[in-house]
Amino acid sequence: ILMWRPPPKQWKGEGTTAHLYEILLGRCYTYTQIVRPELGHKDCQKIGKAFTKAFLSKDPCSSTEQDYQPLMELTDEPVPCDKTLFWSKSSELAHDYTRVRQDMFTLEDTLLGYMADGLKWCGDPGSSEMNYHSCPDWREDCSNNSFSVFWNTVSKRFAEDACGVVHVVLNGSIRNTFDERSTFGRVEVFNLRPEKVNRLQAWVMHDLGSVHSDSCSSSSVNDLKQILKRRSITFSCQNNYRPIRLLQCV
Ligand code: 2NF
Repeated sequence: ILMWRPPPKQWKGEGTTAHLYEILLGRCYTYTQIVRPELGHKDCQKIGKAFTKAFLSKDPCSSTEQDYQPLMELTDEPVPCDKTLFWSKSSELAHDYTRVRQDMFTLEDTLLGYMADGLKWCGDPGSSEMNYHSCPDWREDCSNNSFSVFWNTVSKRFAEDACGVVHVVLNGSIRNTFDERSTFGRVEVFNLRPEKVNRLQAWVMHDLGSVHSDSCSSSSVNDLKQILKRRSITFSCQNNYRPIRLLQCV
């Protein structure tokens, strides 16, 4: 006899990506065997299990950094000094750039970011299954949802690990080029380690065809500069950095 179960709670956000577990496993093998074989052995079975264990059978609105700690420990991965690239509101362009500059890394060029990029997931406390119907929306349901907490946790580690000159691609075609509520503005900037980060280099990119404006001297970018100054990190900024500008033309 099958026990009746209450239907899964209906959240405002999209549900778990179909075949999430298989996609995570496949991406883990692709990354460790093909994209970056020099990384050495990683146990993808173990990593896949730790990933889902972090959120299955739990309240998707009370996710914590601790939930993801076992996963984090299985996936530590050094990024060489001077090679970290953050981005905010400029995902496509930043990733186009690291495709050309294979020595530079966005979070999505590291194992965990590569595995999770573009996917959605959540569980339910009353079930050991994933919720494929809906997941909490971070604005409308709760901010401590399993998906947002994951990105906050991996973004924090990515920033803590950064060293030397670190880089960020910002979008100069929107009003808040530096957005204090974004992951870059909330998490990454505050987790850079002043003792090993020499400088943050910002590249502020404008959409093609938009009239040239000097966003490096805009008030939002100045806010970023002040935050870094208080944290004893040198800041430099360049509008329409040439190598990235050229990518906007193809
Ligand atoms: O999906 C990703 N790959 C991802 C998500 C969040 C954060 C990557 N990150 C890391 C990257 F490493 C970048 O350096 O943080 C940086 C980019 O995040 P951002 O928030 O500064 O940039 P946005 O363009 O504003 O946002 C990126 C995506 O994340 C979503 C947002 O809707 C967009 O799809 N997002 C931002 N904050 C949250 C949140 N608290 C969020 N989604 C859920 N909860």
